[in-house]
Amino acid sequence: MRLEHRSRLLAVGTGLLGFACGGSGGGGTGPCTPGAATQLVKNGGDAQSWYFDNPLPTALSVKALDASNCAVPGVVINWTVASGAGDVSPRQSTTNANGVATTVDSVGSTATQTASATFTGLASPATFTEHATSPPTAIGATVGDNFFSPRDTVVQANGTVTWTWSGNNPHTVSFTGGPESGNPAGTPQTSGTYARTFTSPGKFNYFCKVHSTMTGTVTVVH
Ligand SMILES: [Cu+2]
Repeated sequence: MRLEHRSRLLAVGTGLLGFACGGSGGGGTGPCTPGAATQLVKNGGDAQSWYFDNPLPTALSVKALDASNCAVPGVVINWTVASGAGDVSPRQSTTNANGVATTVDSVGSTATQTASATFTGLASPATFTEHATSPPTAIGATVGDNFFSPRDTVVQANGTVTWTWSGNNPHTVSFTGGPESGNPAGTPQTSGTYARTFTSPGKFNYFCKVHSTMTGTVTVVH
């Protein structure tokens, strides 16, 4: 008797939940039943600043919604560069179970680029505006007590990062997973410099062997 009452309450509750989502729009977060897609909203990757001819760190992302703001899976999204240089890859992607589709954008050689996303029948596309500059070929960083500043640096391939010791405590610049490096072979020092040239694009982590909280990264771009 008691059990029956509880299961009936649960059924009523579930029904209400379904109605609330489908009726007022759950933004695709609830179990609504999607109709035809009528809207495309930006979901991530807009207004980034990065470097010429390098893929932007965050993928461009859109979400397809129906008239009730319910997320629509299976919508074919066409991506294009609307102004400026560069390219998107892929140029076509399909929305997933959450109504989301993505592409990777590279700004190319222009300072500003716009990229757009649309699907067949959509009145106006979603537009992303992105920015790019030349990466530095040489950059300096400070080894202080107890920090690296800047902690994260970006340099062009074949460019050099030079660390200058400025504190009173001994520190190292030691790379994770790469060749042992710095001052030399990771011997703690309190003054001087260490310069390293990076030839391959990628993200390289480094740390101080004396202070586990001192960490930094070097991102090498084209
Ligand atoms: Cu240290």
